[in-house]
Amino acid sequence: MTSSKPDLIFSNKQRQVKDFTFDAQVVDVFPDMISRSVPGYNTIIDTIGRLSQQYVTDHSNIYDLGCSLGAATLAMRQGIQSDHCRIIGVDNSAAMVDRCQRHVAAFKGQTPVEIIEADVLDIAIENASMVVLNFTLQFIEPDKRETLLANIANGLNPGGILVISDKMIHPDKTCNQTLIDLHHDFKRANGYSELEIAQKRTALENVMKPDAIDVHHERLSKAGFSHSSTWFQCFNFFSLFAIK
Ligand code: GEK
Repeated sequence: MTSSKPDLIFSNKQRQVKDFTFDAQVVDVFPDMISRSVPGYNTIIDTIGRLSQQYVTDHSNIYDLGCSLGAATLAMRQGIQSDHCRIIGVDNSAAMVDRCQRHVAAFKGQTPVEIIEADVLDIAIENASMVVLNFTLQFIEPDKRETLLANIANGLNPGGILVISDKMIHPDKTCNQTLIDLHHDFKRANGYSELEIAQKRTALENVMKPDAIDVHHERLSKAGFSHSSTWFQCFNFFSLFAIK
């Protein structure tokens, strides 16, 4: 991801902290925000590229759901070794889609990419060999997550792969608090102040609803996936893959 403006969105005291949205202000600082806030983000993006090399098959579709500025899309476009594939990036933020289209167009690649503005709950998944939900599922209403995963499972070809990365809740309160503290230390080490950390937390409270890792695996099995494994965890962030 190219460098972006520094994320100073929560650096001044706000009278009332509004719910977080992916608007133009966030788009402007997004690469800086995500790399300073999500431990292991670059490792996860690289691994998505590696998995695409292994799992993407000829004549299939690849979906990047909640694509933001297209980091996973670009990693997959670099990794894919198969022919006649198509990557479809989907995001429901108009500002993200506009910037993503321009960003992706600035890179060369064999596989055609289409970035569309839509709700991931409304799109048809068809003939897919790989689907990515990289830090998107946590923003979907909890009661709609099962339907979304069943829709993805239906649209994946046998042997196809889904990657989910999200923040998680540890079911043990003490462990959960320690993981949260470690994450806040990580943010401090990356230059975020106490005020920025506290205000961002408030802004995300109503919009980001993480699940426990066990909940993810159970839901995947119910949705029709035969295999699933967590392959990455750092503090309260994880990434898993599930295979149909
Ligand atoms: C990355 N995957 O850099 N439909 C479509 N898009 C949505 C929806 C929805 N219902 N809800 C949220 N989004 C990216 C990072 S960011 C994660 C993903 C984060 C979009 C939202 O607009 C935003 O662009 C993205 O999901 C989540 O690999 O910022 O923590």
